[in-house]
Amino acid sequence: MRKLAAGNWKMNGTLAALEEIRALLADHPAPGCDMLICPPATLLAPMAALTAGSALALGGQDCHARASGAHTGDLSAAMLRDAGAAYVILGHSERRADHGESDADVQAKTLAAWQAGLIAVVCIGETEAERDAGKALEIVGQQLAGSLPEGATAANTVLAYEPVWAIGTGRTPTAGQIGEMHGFMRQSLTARFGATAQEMALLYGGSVKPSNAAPIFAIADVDGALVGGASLKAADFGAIVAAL
Ligand code: G2H
Repeated sequence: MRKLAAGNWKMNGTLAALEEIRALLADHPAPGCDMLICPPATLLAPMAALTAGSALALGGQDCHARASGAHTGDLSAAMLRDAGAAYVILGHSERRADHGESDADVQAKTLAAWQAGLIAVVCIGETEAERDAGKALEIVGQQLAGSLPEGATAANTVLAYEPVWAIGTGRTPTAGQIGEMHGFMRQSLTARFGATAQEMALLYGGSVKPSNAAPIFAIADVDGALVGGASLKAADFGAIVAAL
């Protein structure tokens, strides 16, 4: 399976940030892994113009579950696709927390993404309180079951395990904790979706940076990373790409 280094720019970046993309492509014209940046939607079209024909794929950070209609401020999956996206992040814990998104919402959005021809990057992960209560596997199992529609395949879906307590905090789980969760995810996905789950990319996300990327990528069933803060600078993201 080809590994995936994915960057989530969150609510960061204006046109000036295109310089980072120019630098990234200059340094990594033919990376040994798939490379994805999910900028704010305002940057998709200019970034698509800059990256046409390159090794860098683009994605959105959310989409609406409906194809069109009276939903002020929202974007459909087809609009993201039209602006140059091939992927869309769904169910990020910041969307779940800031916008009250449920597993059912994420499932509906995933279907909408597939319908528009986008690959869904579905995020799941437990809070610190849930892990402390010994419920991490149970919670992630519930999120996996509730957030993924029938029909998930390695071609239309990527999973990102992002423990909420590791996001933007500088804290990362131990290799044992990541390995246990990724193994559990592979097993659960295989039980539900069959052989295609063996080829589904399972990303780890949460405070990935150049200094910890290589040991995280060495863990079984870790097929790449969803990177937030460290994806904003070409040098940092490039170092993570090179470690994969
Ligand atoms: C987790 C991650 C990217 P960061 O949200 O999705 O962010 O790498 O800044 O912890």
